[in-house]
Amino acid sequence: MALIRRLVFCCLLVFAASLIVADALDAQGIPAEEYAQRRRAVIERMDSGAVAVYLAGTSKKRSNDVDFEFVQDKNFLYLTGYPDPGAILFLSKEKFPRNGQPTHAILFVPPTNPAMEQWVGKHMSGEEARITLGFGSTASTSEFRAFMDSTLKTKRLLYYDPRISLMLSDKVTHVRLRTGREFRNAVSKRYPGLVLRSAFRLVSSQRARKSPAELRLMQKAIDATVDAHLEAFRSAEPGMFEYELEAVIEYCFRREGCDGPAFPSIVGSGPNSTTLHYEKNTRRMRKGDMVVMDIGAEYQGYSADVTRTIPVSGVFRPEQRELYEIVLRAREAALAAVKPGVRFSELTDAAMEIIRAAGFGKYFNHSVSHHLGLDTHDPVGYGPLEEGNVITIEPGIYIPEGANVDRKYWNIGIRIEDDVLVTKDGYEILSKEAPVEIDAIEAIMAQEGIGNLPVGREKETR
Ligand SMILES: [Mn+2]
Repeated sequence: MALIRRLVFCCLLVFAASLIVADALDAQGIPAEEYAQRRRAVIERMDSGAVAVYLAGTSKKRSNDVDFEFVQDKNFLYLTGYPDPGAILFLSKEKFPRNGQPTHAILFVPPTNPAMEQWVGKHMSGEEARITLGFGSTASTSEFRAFMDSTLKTKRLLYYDPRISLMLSDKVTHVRLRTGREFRNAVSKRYPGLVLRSAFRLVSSQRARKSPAELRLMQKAIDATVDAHLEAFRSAEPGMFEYELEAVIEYCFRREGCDGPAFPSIVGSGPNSTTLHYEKNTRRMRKGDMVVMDIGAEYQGYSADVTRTIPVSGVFRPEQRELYEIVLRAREAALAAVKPGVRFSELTDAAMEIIRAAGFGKYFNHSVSHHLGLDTHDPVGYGPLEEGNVITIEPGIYIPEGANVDRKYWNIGIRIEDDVLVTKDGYEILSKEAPVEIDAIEAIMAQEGIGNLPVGREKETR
């Protein structure tokens, strides 16, 4: 009987644990095994006798004693999935004993601090990290300094995050070091012969190829961004302020469960449409303006980046139509060039050829593509395209007032940007649900949007 009771109890425990794991998987999106696999791939790329250190992000001051909302460092997020600040990832090429278990990796997690928890809540504990993030071994960051000191004495190569000098200067090691150079000098004095290299390059080529789990998260961010565009198309009308469209857009991001915008939303109308990264969004839009909306939701750390350009009145004027159709053809040309082995410069050349032939080459002055992923401009190296890359295709024409062209073109900026998966022999447009054709845009703009509804006290007076 006692045995049966124990068996039932054990089954219940296993069931409860599986619920926790299932819940965590659901919340994380990336399975624990994939995080472990990413770390193994980095370790494979390390030289023998090497160790690597990656740091979590730190909070950034917004005003007096208020910080910006915390955003995890993207390399750290990629390798750990750990959501909170202050943690440290340690990797070793060779296995080393840790509590009797040989391991390649330790996640150092800040110690619990009940006084702090009352203000900011609990951070993820070492135990949770072991269950949900695939770590065999975790420790407290209070042990990190002593651990590193004894480890580095026996190692010949350290891949490091340049921010480690900040880390060493305050809470973790209590060594006062301010600059990267001071850090490197102090390290070579204490550990003669130890070679220092950046830890970032070990991750970047890997981050360039998106896994199926990553593509699912990116599609979610892109879908919310597409919906935001549709709702902005419907809502736009002369007399509205740019920030009203921004509000519609960012409402859609949050409504669909995204973290928020991955970068400041660009809603540039009239003259502002010719400024590439205009983000004040304070102008009142007028009949006859074009509006560039370059926006992207972030979902579980992954960014979308989709641009559409619309006439605020809902109907393209002839000269707007003319320029828009050139950009549309440049988009087709760049897309047609997308496949493995192609260089980024070839994509830009394909778009430029069309725009130049139309006589507006001078007014397209950026490259047509970048990698997209955890970072909006994913820092993953710009070699030839590979299957599994996600890139943007974003040709544009921007004609400022006073430009040496017929003045009917002045103050017209147009950019069309899509998020594109590189496949085995071509591409797939992940943002294809956001229309680019003039007829389709005008038809959607004729509808009502959530930006046209009265809110709050307006409801009583309208
Ligand atoms: Mn972009």
